[in-house]
Amino acid sequence: MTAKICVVIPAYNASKTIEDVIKGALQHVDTVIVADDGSTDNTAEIAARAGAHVISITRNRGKGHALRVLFRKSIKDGFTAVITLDADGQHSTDEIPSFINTYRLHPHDIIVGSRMFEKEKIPRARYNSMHIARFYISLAANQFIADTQCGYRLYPLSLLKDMILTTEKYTTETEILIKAGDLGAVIRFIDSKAIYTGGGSYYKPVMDTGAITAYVVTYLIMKWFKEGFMPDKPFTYTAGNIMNLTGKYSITNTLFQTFVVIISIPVCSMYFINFLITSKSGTNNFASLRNNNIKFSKIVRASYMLPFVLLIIIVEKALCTAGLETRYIDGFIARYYPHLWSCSHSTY
Ligand SMILES: Nc1nc2c(ncn2[C@@H]2O[C@H](COP(=O)(O)OP(=O)(O)OP(=O)(O)O)[C@@H](O)[C@H]2O)c(=O)[nH]1
Ligand SMILES: [Mg+2]
Repeated sequence: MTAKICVVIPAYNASKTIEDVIKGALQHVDTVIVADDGSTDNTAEIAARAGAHVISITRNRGKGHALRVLFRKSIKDGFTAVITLDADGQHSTDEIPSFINTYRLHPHDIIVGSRMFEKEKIPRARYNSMHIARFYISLAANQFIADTQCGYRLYPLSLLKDMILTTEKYTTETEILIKAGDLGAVIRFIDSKAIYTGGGSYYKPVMDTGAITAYVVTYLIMKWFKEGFMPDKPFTYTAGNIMNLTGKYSITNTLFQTFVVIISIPVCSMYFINFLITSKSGTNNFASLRNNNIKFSKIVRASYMLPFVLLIIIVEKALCTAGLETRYIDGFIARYYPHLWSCSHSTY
């Protein structure tokens, strides 16, 4: 089968940057599809002039919805894989050949750009939140993923064709990683430049991080519930799972996730007790952890440290306003949210 790859770009008010992104991408692929998500500027017009196929979404619905529209269109047009790029120029189109070469060697794997090797170029607060996110998202996706928040990715469309996606906005990319990984797919990463030019961001730190956190916490609590009772079951995702059911409506989704987040700390401690007791009998429950020699105690410890993370951030912010810059939080996060995996898929 010959690979047919296109670049897809979810775009919202990106008139300043979209032209260069499309022209750069067209150096490496024949087709670029842009979903213009109810922009109030002339993003659509510029994108079409630059050579992209433009899908116009009349009302702004967020990145996740735009991605779903783009995936459906690419599947309908017979592509085998898509490369997703941000519209704001934060991804270098020069890296597209690396994604394509890696895809040729590993056509069933998701490939994610990782900016984590350029720590100094990433705003500190963003780097720290990416570090904590990858700790938990890697656990849910059954493998270490260096950068879980990078939008520069290659997805084989066979993986997405039948995947039910229930989340919105920035959570969708996390949902895909978790569901694919927890189905057994390999998620590879290749180095990708970190480009922070200080341009506008639509990411809302509290709301969007809150939505991602609620999804990941709920997913993990459900996943470990199953794993705790069933030996040798490291991959737990099924299309009929409770999150897909409650995720059909925003009200059931919010109620269910709020409930699970509230009970998550005591429930996690109960799982830990189950983990310790069953360790003695040699039952291979919590197989996603045991198969990788991951200690549950490190997960419990990390979760109990989350309030301290918040506290340190607040204190350091206050000290900073008083003219004293401290960076205790960086070491704290590196210590309590470590790389737990003995192997990872970083090479190609
Ligand atoms: N379709 C669509 N795309 C969006 C929307 N908001 C953001 N995007 C796109 O998603 C990509 C990433 O959004 P950003 O707001 O830059 O978020 P980010 O890159 O994760 O965060 P920063 O590093 O702060 O820029 C960009 O290409 C945006 O054009 C939206 O409402 N709809
Ligand atoms: Mg951005």
